[in-house]
Amino acid sequence: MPDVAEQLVALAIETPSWGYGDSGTRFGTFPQPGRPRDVFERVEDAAEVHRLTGTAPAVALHFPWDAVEDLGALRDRIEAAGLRVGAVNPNLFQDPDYKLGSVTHPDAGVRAKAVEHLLECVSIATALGSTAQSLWLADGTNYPGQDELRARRARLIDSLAQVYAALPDEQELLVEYKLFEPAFYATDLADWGSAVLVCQRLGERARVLIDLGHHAQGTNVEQIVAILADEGRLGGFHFNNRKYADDDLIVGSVNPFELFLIFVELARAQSLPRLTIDQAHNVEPKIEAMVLSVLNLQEAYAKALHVDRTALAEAQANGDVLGGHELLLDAFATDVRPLCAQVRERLGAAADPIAELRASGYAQRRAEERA
Ligand code: RM4
Ligand code: MN
Ligand code: MN
Repeated sequence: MPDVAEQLVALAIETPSWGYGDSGTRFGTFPQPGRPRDVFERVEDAAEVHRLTGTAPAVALHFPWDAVEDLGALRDRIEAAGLRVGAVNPNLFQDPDYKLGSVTHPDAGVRAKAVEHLLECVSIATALGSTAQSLWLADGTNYPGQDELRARRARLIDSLAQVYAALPDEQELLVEYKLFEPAFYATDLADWGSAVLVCQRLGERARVLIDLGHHAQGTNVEQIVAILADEGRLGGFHFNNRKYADDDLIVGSVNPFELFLIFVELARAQSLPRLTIDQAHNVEPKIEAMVLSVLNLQEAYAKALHVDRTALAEAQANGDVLGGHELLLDAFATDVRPLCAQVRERLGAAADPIAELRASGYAQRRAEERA
């Protein structure tokens, strides 16, 4: 068995700057006291999550939400806080020009504007020392006949090829797919198959990003991980959990067994892909929610590292159907909490991060400062 503690020490989760700010549903948003007012305060919160968990050393940014005059100053502040910049996420879904699509829009002028924003994000990533563009498109159609599906696909590939051609060697292009929403008839990148085909057209540094809220009910996500990893096209994750659709709840809160099975697949490889949280904390306290998410990821990985792979391979070779299954259940049932606490202490973080967060008064202090 691999040295579980060593591997847990190396686990690195990216937390999202957008997960610290106010969020809501289309019915309403409940502002929380102490919510950060700008990217610098979002970075302070991300640094607190890393201080407590020892496992969240990167912060993913979103542009223009995190836009600043001076990128050098932002990078300095992030590094001074003990963090690094994770993936850069462009925004092609809020501008009124994108009503009918961004890189798939029927109008060449709108497509050019979208490509220009993506190219700007490549320069932002370069200035910040980020190694990934993480692209999610809201593009799609609401009614049959609204637009020509193949023409949209051709426009998409053509636009992204322009961006890929401008990517510096150290950057990868992560392509996220989503079944539906905001488009309700045909989303241009609706599933992992469409995403991987686009990546294959672009080049080897284009890889697929899996968001756990972006599939039909019942989809076997761990099998998608296996296929993409096998093809060298697994770019990473947006972790969250859901009960119904793209609910963006705390990862591992609804379906911890699925999360464990995903890590069983991830842990087979030599190295882990980019692991990012993508959540919206609408009613729960945001920092505590983020800390809990990191802990759930750490525990899921720890359990996956407890799978007896030798015995599993033997059971599988012998056609022992339930033998293999029971080995997974054994690992899942292991109480890894003491081990994870030890690992966090070794990292200089907290044995019990939630208790320490609550006792520290961090949230109250920020609520006063950020009134
Ligand atoms: C999408 C997708 C993207 C996220 C946007 C705001 O559903 O998950 O990753 O950035 O929401
Ligand atoms: Mn996402
Ligand atoms: Mn989503």
